[in-house]
Amino acid sequence: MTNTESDNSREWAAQAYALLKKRQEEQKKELEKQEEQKQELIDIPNKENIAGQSKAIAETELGEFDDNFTWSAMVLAAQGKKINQISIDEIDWLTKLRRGLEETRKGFVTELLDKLGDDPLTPESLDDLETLLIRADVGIDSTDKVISSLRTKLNEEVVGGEAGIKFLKRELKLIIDKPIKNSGSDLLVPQKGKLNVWLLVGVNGVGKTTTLGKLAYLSSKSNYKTLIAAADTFRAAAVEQLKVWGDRSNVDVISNQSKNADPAAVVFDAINSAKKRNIDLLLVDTAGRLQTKNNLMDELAKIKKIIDKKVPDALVESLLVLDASQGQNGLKQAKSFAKSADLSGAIITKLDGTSRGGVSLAVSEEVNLPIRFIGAGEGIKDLRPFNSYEFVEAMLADK
Ligand SMILES: Nc1nc2c(ncn2[C@@H]2O[C@H](COP(=O)(O)OP(=O)(O)OP(=O)(O)O)[C@@H](O)[C@H]2O)c(=O)[nH]1
Ligand SMILES: [Mg+2]
Repeated sequence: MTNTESDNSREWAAQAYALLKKRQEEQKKELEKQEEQKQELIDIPNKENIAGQSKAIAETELGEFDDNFTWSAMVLAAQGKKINQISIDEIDWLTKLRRGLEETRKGFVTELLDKLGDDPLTPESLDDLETLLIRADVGIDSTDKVISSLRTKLNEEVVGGEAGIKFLKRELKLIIDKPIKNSGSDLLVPQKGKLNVWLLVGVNGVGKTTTLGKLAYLSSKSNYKTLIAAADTFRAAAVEQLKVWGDRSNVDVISNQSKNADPAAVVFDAINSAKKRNIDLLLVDTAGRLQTKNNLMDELAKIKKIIDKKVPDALVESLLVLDASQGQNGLKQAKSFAKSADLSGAIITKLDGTSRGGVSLAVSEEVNLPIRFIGAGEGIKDLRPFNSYEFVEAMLADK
């Protein structure tokens, strides 16, 4: 970025910040006014009860006008957002994503920038880049692809450090975008007028249940009628865990508390309920381990069969949940699941605080799965639809 460009950016971000600050203050005043009116209408002794009953999820507070804000605002602006279209939630998420990818970036971009400096790229700096990409868990195939494109470019022209980074970002984005383009839809959203069933699958502990809770929140907030099926009947506490998430976003959970309940039977009940209630999106939590020696894949196949039989026109998505911090191990899991289960997408979790965020690229390139959502934290708002531009910008942000 040139000096003038960065001055303009800061000016633009400052304007966006002022606007958000004003909007936040207006909203606060409006809420206070509503609360006052409510208090006037209701008996004073009930005051405490009312406060206790409120289980609304807190509005995100606008943070400082700092480097994170400016960066986030610029990433939104680069995607064509106007100042008045920016929301605090979006800024907050980008800030989290950028912070979350800090560890991935540390051993990668910082070193890369140090090595490249302002000098043009050389064959030696490409060797360094190769090592750094592999170290960031980007995977051998994606790394080979990126390095050979850069090499070709180098043979044709002199590539400065900054241009090199730009080119690198473009190449990484191409890799992530390929399976998304192939899938025919850029974003995964429930289709209205049909029952959409999203199965969350993956090995134990990767974050399936948490992700499902966050998805239930996103979905109900976007006005989709949502229902949860607790088809992980292995873990005793799984149903309780789901109910807590369901409560937070007012989404019901269909479960069967009896011991060793059949997961497919829970899905059967949930579909009946979904049809009766005209549900748009049924989210199905599945087990990462089973109580019997039954194969996990057989169990998933059984669940799918029930869905096909009962609602043949349902739109079914099998989403593999992957824990980014498991790096290459996660990639192995993805490969074995992809072989046996008919997967349609991936969700990458725990991008906060891992140095292995690069594994997202390996999943795209080597397992050919479109990444649909990413999680960067344990909170209900810490999951967002995947956006490759934002991801690559956060992974290669220069501070
Ligand atoms: N830091 C962080 N932690 C996460 C994220 N997603 C999930 N977790 C944590 O990971 C742990 C396991 O999450 P679960 O949602 O229970 O995982 P699961 O895949 O349902 O596990 P099983 O049901 O046992 O197979 C919990 O402590 C979550 O809070 C994330 O994006 N970031
Ligand atoms: Mg679970």
